[in-house]
Amino acid sequence: MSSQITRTQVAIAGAGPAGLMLAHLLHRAGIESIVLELRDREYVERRVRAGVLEQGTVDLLDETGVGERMHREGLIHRGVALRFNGESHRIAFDELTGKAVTVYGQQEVVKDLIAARLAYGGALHFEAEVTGITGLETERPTVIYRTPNEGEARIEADFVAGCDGFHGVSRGAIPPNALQIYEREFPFAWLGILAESPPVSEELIYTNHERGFALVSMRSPTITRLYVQAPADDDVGAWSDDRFWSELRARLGSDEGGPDVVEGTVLQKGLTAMRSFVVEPMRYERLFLAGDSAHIVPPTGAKGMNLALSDVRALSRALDAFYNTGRSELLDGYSDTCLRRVWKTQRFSAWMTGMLHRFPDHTPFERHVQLAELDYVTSSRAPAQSLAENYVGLPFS
Ligand code: RFL
Ligand code: PHB
Repeated sequence: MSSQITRTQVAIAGAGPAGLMLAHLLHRAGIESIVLELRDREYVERRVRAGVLEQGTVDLLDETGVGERMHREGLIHRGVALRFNGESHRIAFDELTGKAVTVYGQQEVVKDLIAARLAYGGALHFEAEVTGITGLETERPTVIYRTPNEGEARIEADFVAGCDGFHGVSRGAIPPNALQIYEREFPFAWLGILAESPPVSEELIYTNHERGFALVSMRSPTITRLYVQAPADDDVGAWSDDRFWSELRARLGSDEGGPDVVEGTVLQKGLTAMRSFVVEPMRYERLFLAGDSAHIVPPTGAKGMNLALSDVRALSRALDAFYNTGRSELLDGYSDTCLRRVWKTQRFSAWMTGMLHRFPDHTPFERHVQLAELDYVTSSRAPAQSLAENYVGLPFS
């Protein structure tokens, strides 16, 4: 069977935030790309994940003309609360940094980017599974993919962007001896729900309770997003709605004067593993990794999507310099540029995770140190400012 071959400048695997934003930025720079996405459009637009946008992410959406709905529907948050020992303590981002974050669902960002891409007629193929990438050492790398209707097809490109997430195939196209992997698994997971109920409080509350971590977030004035720490090998089926609500209430201390919870219809429920992961370098020859394909952070710092978008901003600038001025220094520096920010974000995400969860192997001494750290962060300006500076987002490279 002869398979169809298409030619483009940049072939992009994956239509998550990284792949879609990269395609959008390249289009604005006059660079042609084709996006291949394994799932169908509805699946991608419904996938519930992140919700917190850093100021730099908000600015990026604005500057590229896709921020209009975010400004209408997103919620500006000027602080978060850390709750422990039965009390909540506010970290005031605006006062500590002059900045804020915006609560706006990842799937809404994805919808806005898909709409923009389709409006200008950019190539975006759903149900197109990348199965292999060949010729990376040549000037014509080729992406092999498969669709239900046309079977196998190929795209020949100048460059390939691996934006296909942690479970994608791009990273695996790099010879193992050309990569260094750094990782850490945490001994717990998050059980998260999306529910039809008003937010528990106006701002997010990160709770460290004897029974484990809990986080109350939101998506809108009527939709709430809630998480509780669960064992790493837990099963979603073991969590009835009742069990979830009562566990959340216990961790928030709702019956002892803590924040109250209005129990509503549960729209979605899922378990998320907690992992830190980095691959170095983020480039092999003509393949550039961006977003979750190159690094994973535990969600406690709300950083994964923001990091994915800062990667592709750097990549689009490097490709712009290459195509429009013939210079390749930015492409050569791409991995180092991104990794500086990636490692600082890894540090923050692991620190937040360590401070806020119950670790099964903690000794009573370590538990006391953890609570002392929370006390320190919430009672002294210097550590509070450090938390705030990282949470609202370090500058994009
Ligand atoms: P994605 O979003 O995983 O997109 C990858 C896309 O590639 C497709 N794909 C393929 N396509 C073609 N061929 C193949 N062989 C393919 N294999 C995979 C996939 O279908 C998918 O569409 O990666 P990207 O673009 O790098 O974006 C990363 C973010 O999705 C991720 O970092 C965040 O969701 C992480 N995250 C958070 N990030 C934040 O910035 N703020 C938050 O508040 C936040 N909270 C979270 C989170 C992630 C969570 N979960 C569920 C992991 C909360 C949770 C619970
Ligand atoms: C979310 O709203 O889904 C969310 C918020 C903050 C986090 C993680 C997830 O740290």
